[in-house]
Amino acid sequence: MSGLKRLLKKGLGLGDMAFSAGGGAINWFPGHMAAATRAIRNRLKLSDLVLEVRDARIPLSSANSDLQPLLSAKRRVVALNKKDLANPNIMHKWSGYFERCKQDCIAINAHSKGSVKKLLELVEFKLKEVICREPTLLVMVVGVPNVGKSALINSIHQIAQSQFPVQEKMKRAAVGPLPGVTQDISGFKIAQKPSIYVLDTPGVLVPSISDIETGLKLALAGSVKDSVVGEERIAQYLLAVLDTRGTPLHWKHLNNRRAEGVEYDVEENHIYNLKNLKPKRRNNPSNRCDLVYVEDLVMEVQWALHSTLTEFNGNVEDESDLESLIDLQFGALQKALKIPHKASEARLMVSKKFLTLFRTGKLGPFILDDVPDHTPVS
Ligand SMILES: Nc1nc2c(ncn2[C@@H]2O[C@H](COP(=O)(O)OP(=O)(O)OP(=O)(O)O)[C@@H](O)[C@H]2O)c(=O)[nH]1
Ligand SMILES: [Mg+2]
Repeated sequence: MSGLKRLLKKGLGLGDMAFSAGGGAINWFPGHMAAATRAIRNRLKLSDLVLEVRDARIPLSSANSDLQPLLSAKRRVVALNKKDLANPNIMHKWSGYFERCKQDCIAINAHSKGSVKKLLELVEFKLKEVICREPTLLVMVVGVPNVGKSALINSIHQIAQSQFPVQEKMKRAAVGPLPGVTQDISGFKIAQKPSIYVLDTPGVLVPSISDIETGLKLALAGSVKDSVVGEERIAQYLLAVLDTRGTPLHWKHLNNRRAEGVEYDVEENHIYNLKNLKPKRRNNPSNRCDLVYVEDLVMEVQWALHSTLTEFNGNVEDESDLESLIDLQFGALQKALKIPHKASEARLMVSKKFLTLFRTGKLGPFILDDVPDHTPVS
């Protein structure tokens, strides 16, 4: 068993807590989810196609396992969203995996019209036989929280409006950076003949997650509120993943970027919320100075993790060594992130900023799940 697995088994400071509905201090399963899951199950029966949105960084961990039997029995397309944050070199292996499972799957970025159009072509193809038969079709969008269901629906709705104007006031689904934005099922009409409705649904998790690593991956990807698991634990897990994979060892050359005079694009990543990284006096996120400031911060962070890992004499496969390394790295990150030495909540502040860098893709694209060797029989 690897150091990471043993560290997780030891609890990563999680004590007796478990990712379960009623268990411990982790209120994993907010009340509205039970009702939402029931409503989704009922509506699924009436739907002609289900669009299951997963997070491309965790193609398996972001599947709601309780709903799988119902979903796989339907006409289904799996959309691996946020592909802009996922490692493209590994993404094609996942495409191969879903192909072997005989499951239609497409990696998308919900904010990119081109990518959503490709998804719509696949959906149309899958609906081909019913489109000429039925006067009304229902496409249901489901998935765990914060995977981008509502953002995707807004893009679909926009594309549909430009292609087949519908006599309906354009409405928008609420989108937000934290999980749990959508609380009710609502329909969006995207075509007239036949009438096609796309249903947005609240993100739902399973009431109990037996594998702690799946829970931590979901937390890292933002499907669970940070306060539920705790930013420090999530950051510890991220450091453990990076160290055991040796990722910071590849970051040496990246630190030469500024020295080489690499220019930063002000438009780049305009959608990302980098607010919590900037010093308080800076307010405008699209300001070039702020972007350079963030890029400098990223380099400092990468350098801090690179040097702590290269200078480390222990074995990352040993859980005590890995724990000591992570402690050292929290100290190095505090300096890199310019968090005042005496800040009483320094570890929490380090964790929050470090997680923001990961989630905005600033540390590079990642896929946290491993492609299974075997194809499940479903
Ligand atoms: N980088 C990136 N961010 C995305 C993408 N799609 C959505 N987002 C962001 O992810 C966050 C969550 O998006 P939502 O559409 O609200 O997610 P949701 O699945 O509807 O979430 P719930 O309603 O809580 O279940 C927002 O900040 C979106 O801007 C994408 O393809 N790439
Ligand atoms: Mg939503």
